[in-house]
Amino acid sequence: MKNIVILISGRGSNMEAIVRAGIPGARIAAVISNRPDAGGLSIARGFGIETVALDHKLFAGRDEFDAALAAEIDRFAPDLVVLAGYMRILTDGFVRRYMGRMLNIHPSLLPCFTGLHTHRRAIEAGVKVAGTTVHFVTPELDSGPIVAQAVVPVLPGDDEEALAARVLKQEHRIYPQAVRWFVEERLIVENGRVTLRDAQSGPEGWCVPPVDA
Ligand code: NHR
Ligand code: GAR
Repeated sequence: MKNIVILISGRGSNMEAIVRAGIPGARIAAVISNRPDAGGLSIARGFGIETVALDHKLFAGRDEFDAALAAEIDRFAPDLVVLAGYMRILTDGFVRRYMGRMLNIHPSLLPCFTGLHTHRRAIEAGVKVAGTTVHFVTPELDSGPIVAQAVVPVLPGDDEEALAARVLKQEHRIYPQAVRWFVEERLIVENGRVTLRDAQSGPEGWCVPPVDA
């Protein structure tokens, strides 16, 4: 059985998608938020999952906060740490501690649009496709080895909210899939690139076309 700790900052819909996926061999050991008011905490409690709220505002700086966060995480002896809408940049020391066993989902087709406000920036840039990326977390923001991506169209008249909703639907599909692959020990990272062990012929998921536009 692999223990998973999920870090959130808000709504927690990706966390919920992963919980609902019921991944064989995975146990969601805890859901931890840096924001005590995160809606996802009550969703997690509804599933009977242990939750921790660790308010970053009560700490002197990033190093102090990340040290406390690591101490909380390690109580659950995680095999995998999952960032699911977690909105605090993590210090190098923290990332090194969990390197190779920490995933993030980002709402753009990386390496385009790293950082914040990705949907607004995608619309402003006039791109015709957008999407989402699951990647291993490395110290450099949104730059770690890519595990899975999904593409959606940007439609005429889209605003940030409409595009975000279309992308989010794909996030809920590819993030549980990526976590499942990790739990199955099928993700091989070599030279900053991920391959899927025993993949069937064809892309099997990591460059997933839109299921519905
Ligand atoms: N940390 C490292 N070192 N590497 C990554 O790849 C990380 C990370 C921490 C979070 C998620 C992320 C994203 O998918 C993530 C990836 C927050 C910010 C940010 O600027 C940027 C990227 C991501 C999450 N946060 C502000 C900060 O000062 C706070 C913003 C807020 O609270 O709303 O930390 O893009
Ligand atoms: C998701 O769209 C996720 O990709 C994004 O925040 C949303 C969280 O939703 N993450 C980032 O922007 C990281 N910088 P959720 O809380 O409902 O899962």
